[in-house]
Amino acid sequence: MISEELIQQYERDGAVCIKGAIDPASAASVLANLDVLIDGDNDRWTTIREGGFSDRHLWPTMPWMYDFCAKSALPEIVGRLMRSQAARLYFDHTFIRDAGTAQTTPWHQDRPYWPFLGKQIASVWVALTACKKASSSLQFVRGSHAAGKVYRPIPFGNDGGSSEFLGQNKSLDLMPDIDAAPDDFELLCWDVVPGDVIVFGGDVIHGASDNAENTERRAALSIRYVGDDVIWDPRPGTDPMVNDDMVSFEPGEPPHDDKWFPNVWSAG
Ligand SMILES: O=C(O)CCC(=O)C(=O)O
Repeated sequence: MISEELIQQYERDGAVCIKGAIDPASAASVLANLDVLIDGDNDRWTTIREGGFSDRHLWPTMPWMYDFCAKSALPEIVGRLMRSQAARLYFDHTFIRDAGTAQTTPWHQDRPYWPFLGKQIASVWVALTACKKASSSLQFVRGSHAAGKVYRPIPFGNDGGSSEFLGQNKSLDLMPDIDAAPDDFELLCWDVVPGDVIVFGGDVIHGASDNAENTERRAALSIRYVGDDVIWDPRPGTDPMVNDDMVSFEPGEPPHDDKWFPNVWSAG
């Protein structure tokens, strides 16, 4: 599934879409499990219900999530796209946007939110419902990862305290206002159906519009993986979900800790 041409496209653009990477039935099963959480009342500090439902890092406590992240085709897809010899699971991140909501995903890069440095860090965004640009499909500033610029991570709307840690990033520049001058940027976006995936690197700028005109919810699961060149960098202002007190390695070392970052794929 992962040709040299696709790898080069990922390296050039920062993001690629792979149609039908996952069986739609697996996507439906993940969404059914998420619906149990959505309908339940066991919210965690990471749960956000503004305009839909979002939560992260479910895999350590939810075997169905671990199986999807670790035992599906996804680790190999991302490992090969990163040209890594291995892929370790970092975390799963659910983004469900209600029908008719004005909630958006602001333009951002991912890696500034995370306690890592390196290039081989990527997300696999799995479409759990169909969507297109106007119904909140993810958009990318093509090639923006290559500029070497790190912008300030910001909260996604009113997140109920789940990203209080971001207040410590004020020395970084704010993201330019891409929506104010979209023609100044080359934007990439795909129409997707359940089972399609978009793989993108930690430094590419991305965001998503609201779902205001849609009568269906928009659901996606973004799974984060790290590869060979990544090192632990637990600087202030990064997500404390997995923090320096929890891990068995030191800052500057690769995250070789199977408890928090299980090795879910190796080449050969
Ligand atoms: O699906 C979305 O709206 C946001 C996804 C995202 O920003 C991510 O996976 O990093």
